[in-house]
Amino acid sequence: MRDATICLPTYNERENLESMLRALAAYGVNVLVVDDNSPDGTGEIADRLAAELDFVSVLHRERKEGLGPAYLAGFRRALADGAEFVLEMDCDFSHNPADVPRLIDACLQGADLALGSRYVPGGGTENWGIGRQIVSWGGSFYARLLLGVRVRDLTGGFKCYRRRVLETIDLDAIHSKGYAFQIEGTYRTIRKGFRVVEVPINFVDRTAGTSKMSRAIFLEAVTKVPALRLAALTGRF
Ligand SMILES: Nc1nc2c(ncn2[C@@H]2O[C@H](COP(=O)(O)OP(=O)(O)OP(=O)(O)O)[C@@H](O)[C@H]2O)c(=O)[nH]1
Ligand SMILES: [Mg+2]
Repeated sequence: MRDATICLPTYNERENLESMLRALAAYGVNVLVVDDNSPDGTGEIADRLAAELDFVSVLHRERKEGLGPAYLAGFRRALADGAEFVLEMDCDFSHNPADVPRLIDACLQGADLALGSRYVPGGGTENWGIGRQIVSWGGSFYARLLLGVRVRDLTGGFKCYRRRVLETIDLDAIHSKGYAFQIEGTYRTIRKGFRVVEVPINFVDRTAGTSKMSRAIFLEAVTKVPALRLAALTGRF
């Protein structure tokens, strides 16, 4: 799929990046690594692999600003390079590379945004403690209730956007950095009348490297959800 680009944000993913890129080689997609100057040398590994693998390119950013700004920079580059399908994916093997074609297929069959979903029949999480399960499921439930949408997994980060969605929603207006970025992207897509489809995935906890999830990211999501609803109700998008 020459016109599909996976934006792959990395921050200290030295242990995962090479195996992730080699796993993605099987699917005929372009991969844009978006590295925020990782102190562990992930950016140099990305450059070495980009020189070897023709489907890989790298966007180096100066500093860590969170997932949201990294993805927005990746989206802009992917759109400028002509991608029809723009994907989001974590570089820690929580998202199975073998699911990439399933997300693209959902878009080929009519979805404008395909969401890898843990909370529809057939989806799930593996190796997560009960605390993590409650936070994740509760987060999606909270957002679904406040926003009044039917999507069951609003915080997931394994997605495939059709180009026209990213050209329509106001990317410049998105300032969310963490989970809120995922919720906001999906909500803005729904508000513009696009078709969102959930594709069941099994999400596996990372085994290498460390999580960048923080209290600040959690709190941002808690406060951003009502702010989004208010913005929509007052006609700001
Ligand atoms: N470029 C960039 N990448 C980031 C940043 N924060 C996280 N990432 C990457 O985004 C992906 C998801 O981050 P994780 O740390 O796995 O966060 P998570 O999946 O929400 O949380 P866990 O389930 O605990 O792993 C990984 O590939 C990270 O390396 C950031 O500020 N900048
Ligand atoms: Mg992760």
